[in-house]
This record gives sequence, C-alpha cells and structure tokens, in this order.
Amino acid sequence: QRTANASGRVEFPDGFLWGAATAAYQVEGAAHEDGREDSIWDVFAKVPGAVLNQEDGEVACDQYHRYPQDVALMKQLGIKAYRFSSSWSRVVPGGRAVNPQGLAYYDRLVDELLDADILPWLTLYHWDLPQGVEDAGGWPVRDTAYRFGDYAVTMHEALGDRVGVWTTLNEPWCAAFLGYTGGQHAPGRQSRPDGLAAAHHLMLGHGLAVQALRELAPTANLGISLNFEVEDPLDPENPADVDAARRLDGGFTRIFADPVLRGAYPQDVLDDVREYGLEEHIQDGDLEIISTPIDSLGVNYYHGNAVAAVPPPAQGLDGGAPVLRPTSSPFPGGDGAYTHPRGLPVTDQNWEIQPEGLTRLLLRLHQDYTGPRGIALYVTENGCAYDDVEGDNGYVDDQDRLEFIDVHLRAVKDAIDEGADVRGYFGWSLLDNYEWAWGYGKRFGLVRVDYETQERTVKASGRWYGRVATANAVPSRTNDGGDADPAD
Ligand code: GBH
Repeated sequence: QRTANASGRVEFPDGFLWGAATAAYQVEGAAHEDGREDSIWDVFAKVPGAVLNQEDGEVACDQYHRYPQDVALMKQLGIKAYRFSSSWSRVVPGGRAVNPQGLAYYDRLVDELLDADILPWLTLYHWDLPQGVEDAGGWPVRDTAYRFGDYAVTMHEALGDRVGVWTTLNEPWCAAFLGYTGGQHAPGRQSRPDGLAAAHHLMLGHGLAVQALRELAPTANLGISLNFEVEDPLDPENPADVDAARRLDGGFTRIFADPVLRGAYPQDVLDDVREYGLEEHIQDGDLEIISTPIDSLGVNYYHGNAVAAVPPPAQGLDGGAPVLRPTSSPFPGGDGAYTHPRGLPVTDQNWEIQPEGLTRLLLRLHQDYTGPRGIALYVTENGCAYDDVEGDNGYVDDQDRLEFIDVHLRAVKDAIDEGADVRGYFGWSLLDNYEWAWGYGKRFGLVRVDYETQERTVKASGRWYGRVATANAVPSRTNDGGDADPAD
C-alpha cells in the first residue's frame, strides 16, 4: 500500500513542468475565418444525432480572437506550459495549399506565449482532419500519412525557430476506433477494417513526421500522446475476464506503444484482429519509420476499467449520463470485453476515479517502454467533467475537481518515487470547451467559460493548481487542500 504521498505536502522534482492543455477544434472557434475550411468535425457536428444538441466548434471559446487574454490568465495563474494543437484545416485548408493566414495565427499565439514566459507545447493532430483529406479516403488510406508528414514540415518551417516541443498525434486510438469503427467521433464511419487501416496509417504518419522533424530539428523534444486506460480483470481468477482485459489492453495500449517504442505490433493483437486486414497495410520498412526514436511519451489518463467477458447487469441511465461502456469496446479485438462498475466514485461522465491506476500505468510504461530507451514521460492530459455551479460572486467552488487533481498528482509522485521518469503534468483542460460528441455539455476547465458572453472565471481548482505550479508542490490536504478564500 502506498501511503507516503497520501496526505502531506508533496514536493515535485526540480524543473517539473506544470502545464494546461487544450485542442484546436475544442477552443479556437473562427471555424471559417481567414481561410480555414471544414475539418471532419465541422461536417460530423452537422449530422443529426452525432453530437449532443447538434453543437459544433464554430465559436467554441473563441480563443482565435481571445488568445491574449487566455495567455495572460495562464501567466497570472502561474502555469508554465501550454499544450495546444494546430488545426490542419486552418493551415492547409481542404488539404490543398498552405494558408499563410492560418499559419499566422499560430505565429501570434506562440509569440504571445513566449512573451509571457510560457512554454509552447505543440500537438500537430488532435482529430481535426481536413474534410478534403477525408474525401480522398481519410486515415484508412496510406497517402494521408504522407500528407501529415508534409503538414508537420510546414508547421516546422513556420514555428521551428520558437517551438521546441512537438507532439505528432493526440490519442490515435480515438481517431482510429471512435472515428472509423465505433462512429462516435468524426468522421463517423463504422467499419472494423477502416479503423485498423486508420490506426496503421496514423502510426505511419507519426513516424514520417518524427523522421522529418528530427532532421530539421535534431535537438527538439519529439513525442506522441497516447490515451491509456488501465484494464483490470473484474475477477482475476476467471481466465475469461483476464483474457478480455488482455485484449482491451492490446487494443488501447500495446497496439500503439509497441510499434512506436519497440518496433513491432504485438503478436496477440495481430492474431485478435487478423480477419480485419491490418497486416495488409503494413509494408516493408513501415515499422522502422514508426519506431524512429522519440524523446518523450505523452500519457493521457482519465480512468481505469474493470473488464469482464460478460456484460454488466442492465443499468439504464444514471442522471442522464450513459454508463461507462454499455457495449463492448469499438476496438475490433474487444468483442465480448465489457466494462463493469466496481463501486469506485465516478465523475459526472461516469468515468471512474482511480488515481492508483495512474501510478501503476506510469510504472509499467517506464519499465516496459520508456525507461529502457531513456524516454521521458509527461502526463499530457488528466482531468474530469463536473457540472460546476456558479456562485453568487461568479466564483466556481469546484472542490470535486480540485480533489480529483490533488489525488492524481499524488499518484504521479508515487510513481516518481518508485522510479518512473515523469517530468511534467498538464491539466485537461485550461478552459471549459467543446467536448466532442458531448458538445458543450461537459465542463473540464480549470477556468469556467460562459458561452453567452465568453467571460472567463477562474475556478477554485484553477487557483489551487496555479499555486501548486508556483510552489512545485501539492500542499498538505489537512492544511491547505482547499481554497477557502475566494478573494485572495
Ligand atoms: C481526451 O480523450 C481528449 O484528448 C480530449 O480532447 C477530451 O476533451 C478529453 O479527453 C476529455 O474527454 O468506452 O471504449 O469508448 C478522452 C479519452 C477515450 C476516454 C475513450 C474515454 C472511453 C473508451 N477517452 N474512453 S470506450
């Protein structure tokens, strides 16, 4: 049992990076300004039933116009790094020619960040594929990987003199399997072969981008952010549950981590999905490209799962929120693998709160993947959705979110104490924003956004997080765990 960091003041290693994250389509707005054209999300959001209340990112948080204010807010809070993504559809509208006006936005944003002494941490792809590239076949076709490599070079030409950290992809699992197999995300296709083809071509695009960036910027920090869910068998004594958990772990973690960090797809995953043709897309030399050495692995962690080979008892709706995973996973190898509630507390989205899973995950990644290769770990996303209530004076007293971050930071420190090389943490998200298929219905922000007025209000969690970043330490829970005085 780990108790060392459970309640006292917890100091982080010198130089630990404290950041906040967003993604282009979720915050920028200005979806059709200065030459930007539709991404797959602009199109998907218009499909009736695809997104809650048919909401889209046309305006979102209007960061395209309000970035000076958002950067000033981060500086005021004490946040040291901003993880944002560039919109491929803004930079290369329709996937055709480079749009200088689109590039100029990222120029301005990066300069504003540097002026404020905030490290720009750039992600090249957070799901907003130009619709023109989707029309040409999207991620299931090989050419998209090469187009992505070209786009990476374009971004480097514009920003390489000022941006030193480059993340190729955010969560290829979501892009491939929610986008092309489950259909919950854009472009909403529902095909197992397409999902697997997309997964391989996302990997290839990652590798091509890393190769190109490495040549242009030998000392840059290059990486990828993967979404990890810790899959525990519901009954560890039941071989069917153990196998279900293995298959989901294969489909979430190993199908991406292994090719990037070990140069091969895991054999059991290839076997599980053989009938859907993944191997037909793997050409000679692909795995060498995909495993081009990187410097850091981004870890996005929200929750774990208890996995069984039989569905959970009927649950219906809980407070209007769908159950965690009522059917088996959209990952093609996840047939007959079901997530069961196990009595842990959950957030407003019904995602389990399981900080100890993050400790185990970081230790596992360090041991199996990154440690042996000298690759640093960064938690590039962690956070929670709560329906915050605005107080009398506009103050949002989100103790539930503050608590969530507190326990996850302690879990990160547990992993560091046990040897994992974790160098930073990014809260998801800086702002309440467009939560994909949930529209504006889920709020993850450290800062509240009033979508009528675009007014920003720092939440209790945001103030607290800023103090943590400034002190490089999580305060003791008994003395200073909360944020009692909103006026300070
Ligand atoms: C991240 O993805 C995104 O990077 C970010 O843009 C988003 O706003 C944030 O999280 C909050 O949602 O039941 O099998 O369908 C979230 C990663 C992956 C977590 C899918 C929930 C459900 C798996 N998500 N997972 S399944």
